[in-house]
Amino acid sequence: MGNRRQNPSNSGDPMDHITNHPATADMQASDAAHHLHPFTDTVALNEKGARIITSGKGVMIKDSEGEEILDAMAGLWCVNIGYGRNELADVAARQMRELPYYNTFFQTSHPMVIALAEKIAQLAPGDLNRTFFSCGGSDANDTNIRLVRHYWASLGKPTKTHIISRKNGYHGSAIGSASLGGMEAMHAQGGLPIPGISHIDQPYWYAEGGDLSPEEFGLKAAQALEAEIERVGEGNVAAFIAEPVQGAGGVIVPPSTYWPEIQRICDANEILLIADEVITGFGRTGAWFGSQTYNIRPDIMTIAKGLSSGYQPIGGSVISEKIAAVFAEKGGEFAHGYTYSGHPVAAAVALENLRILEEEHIVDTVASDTGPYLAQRWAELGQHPLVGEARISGMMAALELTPDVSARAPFAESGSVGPICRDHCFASNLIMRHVGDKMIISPPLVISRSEIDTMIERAHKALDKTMADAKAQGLMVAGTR
Ligand code: PXG
Repeated sequence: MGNRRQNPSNSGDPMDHITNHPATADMQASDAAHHLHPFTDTVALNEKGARIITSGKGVMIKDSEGEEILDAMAGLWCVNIGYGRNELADVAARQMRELPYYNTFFQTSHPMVIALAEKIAQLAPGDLNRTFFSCGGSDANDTNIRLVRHYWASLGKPTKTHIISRKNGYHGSAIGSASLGGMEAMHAQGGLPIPGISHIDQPYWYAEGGDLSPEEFGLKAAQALEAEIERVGEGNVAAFIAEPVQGAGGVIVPPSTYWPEIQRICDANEILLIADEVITGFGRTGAWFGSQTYNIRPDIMTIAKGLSSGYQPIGGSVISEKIAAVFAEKGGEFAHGYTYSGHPVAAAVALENLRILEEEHIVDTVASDTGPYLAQRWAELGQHPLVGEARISGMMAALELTPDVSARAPFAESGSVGPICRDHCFASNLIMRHVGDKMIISPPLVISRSEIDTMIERAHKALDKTMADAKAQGLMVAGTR
């Protein structure tokens, strides 16, 4: 392919795209030869070649063949303000000219990181007033492991190191954060989890609630935390970490009884509560943070994704006054940091993203208008004969595909039907993900009512086709959990 020079637009019009990409087949061949993809089976990918995305505007992305696709996943749960906002490009360019890089180590700072940290403190609930910056969610959660251990050691309690998290939680892909996560397939590669982390059951009523009501099951799932603290010993436990709503695990919306009981247990025990808001932060659940939607009072919040709407890689750990005070009073260095902690360009872009979210009332619109509308339309998909449950929190939602609605049954061949549905969505220019046999969405928060209608219509047709295929292939057979 040689070295091609891109021909970027300078008109300022986001639709005036780079047009001289190589041919799709050439890019696919080069991609197959030189690019190792995350969370991808290379053999399966190379059989058909990657779909190459070249541009985006609003909720739509375009591929190298000129197809326009409705991105109901907002990239990877992150493009909250939608694609193609010139304001973010402009502040990035301005900041690169002014100060492309400086670090925040060794007693230095810069205007953008100062302004961003202050803005996050203003938006974050309670007394979460101080941010340690990272490049994304994985490294922010690795920071959290070191942070909570350093906190307790600073208080003269060095044995409090153990962290409790949940099966099927997702906290990232670095060794520490993948260990916090409860993904079996990830643990199976490379001998995870690292020591000092244990996992309790998730509040997944649909699959694991049995004959209990959701409320009874929510209490039971939360009480597993109390039992685990007792087993490990409160004197050894540093923190509990969880996503307000599990995202990558399949949009698992906890029963209403779950978080109040978790909060009670954390309050009754001397452990820190970490809310991983990488997906649920910045409007996803219809409030600025999932902690507000679910009435959680975390000591630390992990943030990333929607902080910059994915326009720049940036994340962080937002800590409470209680934790900050220990570092402020005890002194001593926190021997931890990333070259790009608080990167000025990423900080400037994040700040502009937050300005847009706020000034355009995007979170309020999700709460009062488009969120309730999506909930109503999503519930209609829940009536489809292939769907056992439709659940939603703000702008993140899941459908449980099943061969037997009344029994909440899994497919005998687990994970066989979700990919069929995903492929039908893809073929009709809708990006909807599957997690096993769950279909999930997390669209840009700026999605309009008419775009929601288009999304639901395409999803409905994909469900019809999936059901026909599943019947034809003999997959409509109930299995056991
Ligand atoms: N915490 C949560 C709750 C996440 O969802 C991370 C941490 C890690 O963030 P970074 O920025 O390091 O990726 C995430 C990321 C999926 C999928 O398949 C989800 C994520 C990332 C990649 C894929 O749903 N979430």
